[in-house]
Amino acid sequence: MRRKIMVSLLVIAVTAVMVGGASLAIFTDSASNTGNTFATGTVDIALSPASALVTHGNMAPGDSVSGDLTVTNSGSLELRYAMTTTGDDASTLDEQLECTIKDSSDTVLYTGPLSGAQLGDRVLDSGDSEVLTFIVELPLDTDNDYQGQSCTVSFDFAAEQTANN
Ligand SMILES: [Ca+2]
Repeated sequence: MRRKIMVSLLVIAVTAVMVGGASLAIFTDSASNTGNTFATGTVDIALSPASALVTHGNMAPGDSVSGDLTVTNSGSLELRYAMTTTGDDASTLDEQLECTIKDSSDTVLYTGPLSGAQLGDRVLDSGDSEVLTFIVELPLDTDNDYQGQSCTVSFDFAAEQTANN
């Protein structure tokens, strides 16, 4: 008899909890932070003129030719660039020609054989540009072995981001 009462009380208690749980109501709210978007920047270097910066079709010892090259950061990120020269494997004239590269304040950045012309790291902000002057000269002491020769070289610019680098 006593056990039966205990069971009955337990059933009543469980039922009460279930009924209570089902009817529980609390105030709630939520909020969202939207519009979290991400975009990547660009590294973009541009040269003007794009080709034939310095050319001469009929050089004599002592002759020189110069050209101004505008280097522009057309990307959205600050960049660092370097320049190397691809020489002409089929000619030795590019080793004989002398090249001088100056910045806009007339500071000499390189002087030496055209075939090995190069520039160290130079930084350009997004949208900025600088003018480099290239001067190529056939030295006065150039001997007869170089008569009637030609060569073609290219100035190769490589750029990279400065951020985190
Ligand atoms: Ca060569």
